[in-house]
Amino acid sequence: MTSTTHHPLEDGATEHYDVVVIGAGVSGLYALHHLRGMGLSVRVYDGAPEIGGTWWYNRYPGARVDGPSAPLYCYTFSDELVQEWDWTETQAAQPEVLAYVEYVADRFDLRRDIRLETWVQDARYDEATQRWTVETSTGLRASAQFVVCAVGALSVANKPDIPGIDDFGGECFHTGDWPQEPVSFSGKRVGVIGTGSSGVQSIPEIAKEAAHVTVFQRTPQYSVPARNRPLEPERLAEVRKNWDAIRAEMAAPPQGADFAPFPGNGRSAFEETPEQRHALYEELWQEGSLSFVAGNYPELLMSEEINREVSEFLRGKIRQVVRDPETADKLMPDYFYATKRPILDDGYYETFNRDNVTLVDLRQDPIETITSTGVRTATREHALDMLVLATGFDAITGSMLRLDPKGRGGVSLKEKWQSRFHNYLGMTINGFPNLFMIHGPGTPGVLYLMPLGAELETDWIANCVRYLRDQGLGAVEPTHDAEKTWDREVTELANKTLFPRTDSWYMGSNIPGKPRHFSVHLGGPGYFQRIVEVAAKGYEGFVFEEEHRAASTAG
Ligand code: NA7
Repeated sequence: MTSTTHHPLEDGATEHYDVVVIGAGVSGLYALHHLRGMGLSVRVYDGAPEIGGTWWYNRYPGARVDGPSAPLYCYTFSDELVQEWDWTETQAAQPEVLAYVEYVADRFDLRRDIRLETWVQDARYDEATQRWTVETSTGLRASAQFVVCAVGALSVANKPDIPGIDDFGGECFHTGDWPQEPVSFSGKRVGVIGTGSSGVQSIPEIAKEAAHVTVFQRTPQYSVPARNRPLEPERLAEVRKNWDAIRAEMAAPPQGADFAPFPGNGRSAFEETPEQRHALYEELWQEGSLSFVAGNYPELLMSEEINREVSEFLRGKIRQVVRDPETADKLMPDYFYATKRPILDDGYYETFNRDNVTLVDLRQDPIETITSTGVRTATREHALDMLVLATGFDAITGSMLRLDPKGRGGVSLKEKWQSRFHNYLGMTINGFPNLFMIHGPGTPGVLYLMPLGAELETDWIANCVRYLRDQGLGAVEPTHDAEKTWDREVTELANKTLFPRTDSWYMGSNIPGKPRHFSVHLGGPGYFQRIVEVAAKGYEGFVFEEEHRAASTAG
């Protein structure tokens, strides 16, 4: 049991709200807009000096949306917004996404209810008052009936546990916590550890400027050309004209399938010849972007045979690009394609043809230690002026565990989630009444359109809050059994696929000691249909508590 000691504020003042939202990223901003629009008093806290969440932190060179920004990676709740915001590229770069988020905050007058540079350091549920108390880094204390955790699925940077990492004497930056000031690579020897999306996006950009780049690769990756380009005004006009239909399609449940992390092309790989399949792979590769996955056969993630064929196709593309056969060999991925997050690039493999880029295969030549002047691997010393850690995140659950709310009886989330991330619908947790998560474990989260997913989850949360208020109820939480059922559903969907066969951050296996289980719901849009059904059945799997009269003063 965790201590329930409170740290009283000097002035003892507590602010009262209906809802505290933690996080002012894409999800938190929509939650504020929507819940405030229902007449609730809402306060948002965020530790960063500016809004934007993941898009504020991840400003490394080359960072951009890894799918179409318009019409897919954008808010859908306001038709006016769709008409007003002119996306300039098919896959917007980080500065443009951040500018968009800032525009939204101003357009809907959100900033007045947001407190920045304010970390929530403690969040505790009080069973007597049925309210949460949050304590912040600025000394502010707030009480709220509901807490919405919009803390991000890719927010807690994973600093690798490499010996000597704190001894490095040069500049050292994590892609997920990139400096706000411009970073110059000019004339520098730069080492990049990690070849996930962040490494693959940043390495070509860094190599254009640096004296030398050494890439430290643990797992070779498949990557497909992003083929980002300026967004033609005609295309934007078309999106705007057909917006209602496009939005409906984005949220449409799959036809007759419960498994739909990617829409698929509606054709069966087994009903086509190898030549037809190869023609499709080539067509999709030429198209680039996430189309390579989204437009592929539905069997891509279900069938070893089809996945192997696609993987071999992509390995062939690497061989065609990389001139030095030894380097090409080191770059050959050997896991099932797309069971790690699919990566898009702009000249990643071509970068290894440059004279100023060296690839170190850590499987053959592991890092022994980081020294004050560079990285020492088993075979040699790599002298460096700068180290870029593109080593990813404690994804999906890390930010909730960093927050570590304390529920009934003072039990902390860390205690609850020691061996498995039990929750219901990915949004609620037994023992933590009136607390909601957006993009939590067990939602489609990182495998869906994240802004739209955040809207749909928030809408569900808002309806649940409305229900509670309308019925004069004080608290809601899922049952233990509902959590077990949900866990089984998420796991069974995953077990139909190749995902659990690969070490990935979807599986939690990138973080030493983290429970290894797949924590993304693979239902795609079907998930949203599912949660609406739960509500329609009188919130099946939830228990509600009458309002304790003594608690009804605040708000
Ligand atoms: P990822 O996808 O988790 O990639 C992290 C990379 O760092 C990956 O290549 C890892 O190798 C590597 N890594 C992690 N720890 C180490 C250590 N200790 N030594 C060597 N290499 C290491 O994170 P990203 O930031 O690239 O992408 C995250 C998401 O953000 C992305 O999918 C987009 O949605 C946006 P591994 O593969 O684990 O062997």
